Amino acid sequence: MPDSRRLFFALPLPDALQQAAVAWRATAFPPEAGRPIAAANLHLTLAFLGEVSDRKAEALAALAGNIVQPRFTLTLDDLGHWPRPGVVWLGTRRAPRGLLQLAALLRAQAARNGCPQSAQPFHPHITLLRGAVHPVALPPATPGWTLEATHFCLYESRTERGRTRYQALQSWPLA
Ligand code: 2AM
Repeated sequence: MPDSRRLFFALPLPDALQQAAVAWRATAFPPEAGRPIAAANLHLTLAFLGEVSDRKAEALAALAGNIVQPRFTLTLDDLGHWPRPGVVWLGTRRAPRGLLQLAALLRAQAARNGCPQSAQPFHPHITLLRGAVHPVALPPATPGWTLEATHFCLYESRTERGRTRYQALQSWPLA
């Protein structure tokens, strides 16, 4: 048994928002735009940890459990396409301070504990499509959903028989 797992901290999306997003996506993008992410896998990553030993994961989870941050509301009013990684995403034009603080804390704790963080600035997003390497016509607007962030989770990414599944291992409330 390997003692390391591919982990990341993220904000979960409520089931209703996951369902609404995939229903809208089906009308907003043609099938050739990219590979749709399964509804249950839609999330907003706060800090990517990579392959992490169980020991390191326990230490990072303990640190996450000490975080006291206020809950916040996020308006999902932005859309974009990054052709290099082939990602079409849903995001926000104005990231709330609470979101930026939470991500900064988790990323700093990860970096101090042997999980190097990307030098790219944090750009909060929910990946909707992968494999989107050709130009994509983006719809002019999103439905403008709001996401009430009341907790964050540690997720494990597992790929079995070609299918990736993100499983929440632990969850912590925001104040
Ligand atoms: P993405 O959706 O933009 O690809 C699980 O893979 C989650 O971790 C996804 O949200 C993914 O972001 C993110 N992720 C994967 N590799 C990453 C990396 N090297 N740096 C930052 N985030 C990463």
